[in-house]
Amino acid sequence: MGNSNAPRNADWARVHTPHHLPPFTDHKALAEEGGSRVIERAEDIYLWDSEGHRILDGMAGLWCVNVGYGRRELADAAHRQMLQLPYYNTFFKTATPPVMELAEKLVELTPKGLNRVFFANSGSEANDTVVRLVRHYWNLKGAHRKKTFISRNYAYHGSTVAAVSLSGMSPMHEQADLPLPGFVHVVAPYWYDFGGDLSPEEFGHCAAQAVEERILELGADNVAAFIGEPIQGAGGVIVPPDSYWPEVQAICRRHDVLFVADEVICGFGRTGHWFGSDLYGLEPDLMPMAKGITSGYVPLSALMVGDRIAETLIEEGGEFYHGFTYSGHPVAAAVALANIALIEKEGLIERVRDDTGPYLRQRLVEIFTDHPLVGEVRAVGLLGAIELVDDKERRRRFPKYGEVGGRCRDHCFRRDLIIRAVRDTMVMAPPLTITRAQIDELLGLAHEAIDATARDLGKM
Ligand code: PXG
Repeated sequence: MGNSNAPRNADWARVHTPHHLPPFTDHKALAEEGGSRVIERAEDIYLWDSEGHRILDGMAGLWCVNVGYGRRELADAAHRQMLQLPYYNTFFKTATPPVMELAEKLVELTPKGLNRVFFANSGSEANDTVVRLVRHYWNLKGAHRKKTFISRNYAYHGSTVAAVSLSGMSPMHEQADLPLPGFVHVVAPYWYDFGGDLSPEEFGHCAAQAVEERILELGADNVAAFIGEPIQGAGGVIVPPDSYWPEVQAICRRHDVLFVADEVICGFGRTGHWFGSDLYGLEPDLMPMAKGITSGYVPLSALMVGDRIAETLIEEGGEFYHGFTYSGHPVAAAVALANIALIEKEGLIERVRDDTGPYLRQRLVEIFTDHPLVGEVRAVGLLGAIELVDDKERRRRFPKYGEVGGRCRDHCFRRDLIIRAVRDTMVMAPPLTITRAQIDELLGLAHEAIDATARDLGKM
């Protein structure tokens, strides 16, 4: 399918490999394999590659194409805005209509107390802005020692120097001599891996206590902020026990530590609510968002800024020396508005909350609970996870983390299904437009791939 003049995959690989250094890639392995799979077009929840395969995209791109592919409303909004005003900046006391309209809409949608928006282009930039703004805020308050950020293991907050420092991914740290000073990490609320003999609720309490212990160890006067994703995405769809968030939020308040909820994956309907913060009743001081804000059609991120911070900036005055050429890009803002309008018009959030989300969870449980290779399944909204384990009774992992997950991912790929392997956890985050029948198709392919993996390991 596609353009018949387009080069076949082998030609693309030859042209592509010598010049393009793709992200998060083992470049030697890629060169040996002869290049990348080339995706040429997409519609609904499916991609087509240059060899004509139709691939089910169980990851919505990279957790971002919430309204699915091929939505004319978004393309039309971009086209109209490009003709009207393709670019103007928001520096020097100027603004553009879509940016102002989007700011107002985001304030309406997000939890209370978040009444101002700072725009950037990626989740990483939004999180860099968190670091800059939090330090500026505490300096304005005269709390010059409040500098340290607390985050969690397996957290992913992005790939710039500051965002990697916030993240809790040790291989990323090791490669770049990071984290920077002033960034520390505590245990993730990951009962399956770290909960031992505790019940999930007891473990959630312990993981929250770890935040308080670290604050006391550092001295609250030195701690600027705590950051966490409501549900950790790239870390393996880590769903915290219900006891975790209320306690963490209370701890932050008690010690006057700013609370940052990273909504880059959880935002815009992924959990069956507008934001993961709505699901857990969180009222963050800062809320970075990206991905689903435009369903990935164009890059945009936004940092919601709480009143105590915004009002301090306004009362104290003095320039905040921070921003990007494309902070508040009018085309991105127009696409975000069209995207939000589509989510509202089609009732996608309610559909995920009441129909497809519960259905995904039910089917995961029905299909995989008794599978010899599966230790646990998790699902909230359209975030799903399947733990592949060596010994399901004892919750024991395979000796070499990631090997079995990688093998299973390859079996999925061969069946034209994209889901991710995070270590040995298979994770999925399909477009919010996915139907029940398509969930059956996705899980049917995943089931075949997991069976094939089990057979490879002699477990079936
Ligand atoms: N915060 C969270 C919670 C994220 O998931 C970022 C910030 C950074 O966003 P940008 O736009 O700078 O990438 C992310 C990004 C994966 C994967 O394979 C996940 C992300 C990005 C790329 C790959 O799971 N999350």
